Amino acid sequence: MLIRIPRRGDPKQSEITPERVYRARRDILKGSGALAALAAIRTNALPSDWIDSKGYAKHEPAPDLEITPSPYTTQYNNFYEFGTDKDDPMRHADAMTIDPWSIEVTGLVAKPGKYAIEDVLAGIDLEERIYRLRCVEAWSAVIPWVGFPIKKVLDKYEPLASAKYVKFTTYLNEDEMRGTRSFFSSIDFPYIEGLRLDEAYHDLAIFAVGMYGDELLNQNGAPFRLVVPWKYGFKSIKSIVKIELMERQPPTTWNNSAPQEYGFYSNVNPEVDHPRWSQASERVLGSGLFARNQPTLMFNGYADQVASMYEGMNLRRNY
Ligand SMILES: Nc1nc2c(c(=O)[nH]1)N[C@H]1C(S)=C(S)[C@@H](COP(=O)(O)O)O[C@H]1N2
Ligand SMILES: [Mo]
Repeated sequence: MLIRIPRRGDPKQSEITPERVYRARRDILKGSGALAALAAIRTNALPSDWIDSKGYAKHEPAPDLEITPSPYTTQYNNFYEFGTDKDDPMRHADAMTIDPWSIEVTGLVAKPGKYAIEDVLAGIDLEERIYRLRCVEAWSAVIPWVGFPIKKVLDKYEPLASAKYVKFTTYLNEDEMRGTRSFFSSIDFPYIEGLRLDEAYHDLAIFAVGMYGDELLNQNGAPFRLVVPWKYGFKSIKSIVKIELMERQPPTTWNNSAPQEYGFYSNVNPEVDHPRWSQASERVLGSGLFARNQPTLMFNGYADQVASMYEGMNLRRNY
């Protein structure tokens, strides 16, 4: 794979742009046993060595959050391309080819093109962002992502003034993705999602390339996914191969599938129930014996940062 998460003392991403260098460093990593150390970190709740790590800007709205141990967030997933059971992504997502990976940037941008992921990431510093994740199915987790604001990528390709929305598309390969071969799937593929451009430019909206201080696993949307913490999890589209700037609101997968159940905005809102689930509270993943329910917060706890974007909007109608 091609994304390397910088650790303490490593040079910054911007200092290691050429692909050759990435690959050489990967090989060094393999030989040094560091990969085994990273794998061990994955099974711990709190990798201590990156909390104060110089390589990341630790992000503000996080300190009080208890990180969900990684086995829960890497073995209980929604990634319908690999099946609808929660352990299907863990069992089948390794079939997905993530190296090489390129991302097409298209639509209303000054610099459209199909770019290798190394080029997309070049010059962008990775940060750690510890965010709540709230699935519309009423479970939640807290995940330490490694990523960077979406705006850093968008700015690179220069959206035109006429661009008002951005659409994202997931990789699709029927040979590698067993869930996409089913005739009875509840959703169409490729998976698509979208944001209003001001939402995409919000500092909390990130592209993630890692979690728990390590590369993303395929089941979590490697090598490049969206994370929008104030919206239901289905907005955080995985394994992105296309970014399109548009004038009109793009169609989105779950809204296409069941428009009465899933809206375009999908902001976390404990006061607006899903037809089949109350959204007032959530089950916290990983609480095991002490299985815990907690009240769901407006905008998933990020109201102070994001509520102003929806001022004057009827949030019951724009669900
Ligand atoms: N391409 C794609 N992206 C997707 C999904 C999916 O099925 N396919 N599921 C979504 C849902 S419903 C959730 S809750 C989150 C889960 O992310 P995680 O498995 O990394 O926790 O991914 C979202 N992104
Ligand atoms: Mo979800």
